[in-house]
Amino acid sequence: MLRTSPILKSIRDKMENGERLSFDDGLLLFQPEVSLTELGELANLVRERIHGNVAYYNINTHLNPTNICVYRCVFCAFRADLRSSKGYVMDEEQVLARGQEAVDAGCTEIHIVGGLHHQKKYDWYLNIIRILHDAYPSLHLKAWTPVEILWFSRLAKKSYRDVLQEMIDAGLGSLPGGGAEIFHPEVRHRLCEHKADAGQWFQIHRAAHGLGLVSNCTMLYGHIEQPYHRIDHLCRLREFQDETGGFQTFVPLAFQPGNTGLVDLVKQRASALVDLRTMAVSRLMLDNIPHIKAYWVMLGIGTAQIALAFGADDLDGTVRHELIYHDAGAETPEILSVDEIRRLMIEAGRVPVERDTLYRRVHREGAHWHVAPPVHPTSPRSSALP
Ligand code: V47
Repeated sequence: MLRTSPILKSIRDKMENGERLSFDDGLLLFQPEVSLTELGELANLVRERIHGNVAYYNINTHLNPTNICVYRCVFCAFRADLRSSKGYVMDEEQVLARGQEAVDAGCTEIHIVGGLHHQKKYDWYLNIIRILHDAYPSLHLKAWTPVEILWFSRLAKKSYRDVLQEMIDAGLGSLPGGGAEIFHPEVRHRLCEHKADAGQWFQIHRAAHGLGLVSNCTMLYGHIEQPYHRIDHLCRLREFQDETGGFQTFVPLAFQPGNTGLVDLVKQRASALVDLRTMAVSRLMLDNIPHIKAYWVMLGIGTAQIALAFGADDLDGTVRHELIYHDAGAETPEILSVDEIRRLMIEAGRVPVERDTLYRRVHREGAHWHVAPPVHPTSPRSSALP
C-alpha cells in the first residue's frame, strides 16, 4: 500500500473509486510541490493495472517522401523551402527501395509523413501508399497526419472521408499521431497558424475512426505553452476518445529546439523531470487511451527506460531514417536493435513483447512472422487500485 501525501490524497481517492480526474486535478499534478516519485507511483499503478509487466516495441522504419513544405511551422527543423538546397523529393524507385529495406530488416510497419510539396498533386501521395502496399503487402502503412489529409482534400476537392477511403483502398493501415502540437489557440496560432486547427484535426480523426481506422495522438510540449495548455490538450483528447474510442496510443513529444524558429526563445529542451512528469500526468488523465508511448528517439534512451515506470508501456520501435527529431538536434542513435530494446526493457524490470501496429503480438520463426489476436487491455478506470 502506498503512503500518499495530503496534496495527492484526493487524486488517489478518485483513482480508488474509479473516478475521472478533472482539469483542476491535472493542473495540480503539474505543480512542482507534487512529488514526482509519488506521481510516478500512481501512474505506474494505472499502467500495471492495464498492461501488467509487459512493455511493447515494434520493428519499424520511417519514410518522409519529401521535406519540401508550403508551411513554415516555427517548431519544425525538418521542412525546406521549394528551392532550398536542403530540399529533397523521393521518386518511386527510392520509395520502393525503402519498402524492400524494411522487409529485409523484418519490419512490420512503415511510418510515413512528410512535407506538403508546393507542386505535388494528391495522386503523388496516393501513389506512394499504393506502390508500397502492392509491392510489400505485409507492411502496415501508418501514414499521414490530419495536416496532410486536409491538404489532400483541398488538392483533390474531395471530402476527408473520400480521401481517407481512397487511401484505405490503396493500402493505408492507420494514422500516426502527429500534427496535434498544442490545440489551445493561444499557442497554436503562434506555432502553426496556417495549418489544420484543432477542430479540423479532430474531424479528420473522427472520419478515420468512422471508417474503421485506428490512430494515435500526440502533444508537443516544452516550448511556449503553459501547464493549462497541456491539460486542455489532454482533456480534449479524452473527451474525443469517449466518443470514438479510436485512439490506440498517446505519444507526448518534447520540443527539440535546434535549427528551429524557436531556438532563441526556447534555449533548452524540457528536462528529464518534466518529461517524466508529463508522462505520468498523461497516463493519469487519459483514462480511456490504452497505450502511452515513451518515444525513445525524443526522450533519450535513459529517460525512455525510466518512463516505463512512470506510466509508459511502449517504447515505439527500432526506428530507422528518423529525420524530424534528428534535424532538430536530437542526439539519440538513428536506430536501436531488437536486442538493445529488449535489454532496456528487461533492465527496467519489464517483459518485452513485440507488437505490430495494432498491438497484436508478433511471433517470429526465422525470417517469417505472424500475429496473434489483439491484446484487449483492461480499461484504465475499470478496477480499484491495489
Ligand atoms: O507533429 C516536429 C513533432 C511530430 C519537432 O504516432 C517536433 O506513433 C519536437 O507525430 N521537436 C511528428 N517535436 C512525430 C510524431 C510521432 C512520432 C513518433 C510516433 C508517432 C506515432 C508519432 O513531431 C509533429 C510535431 O509535433 N515535431 N518538430 C521538434 N523540433
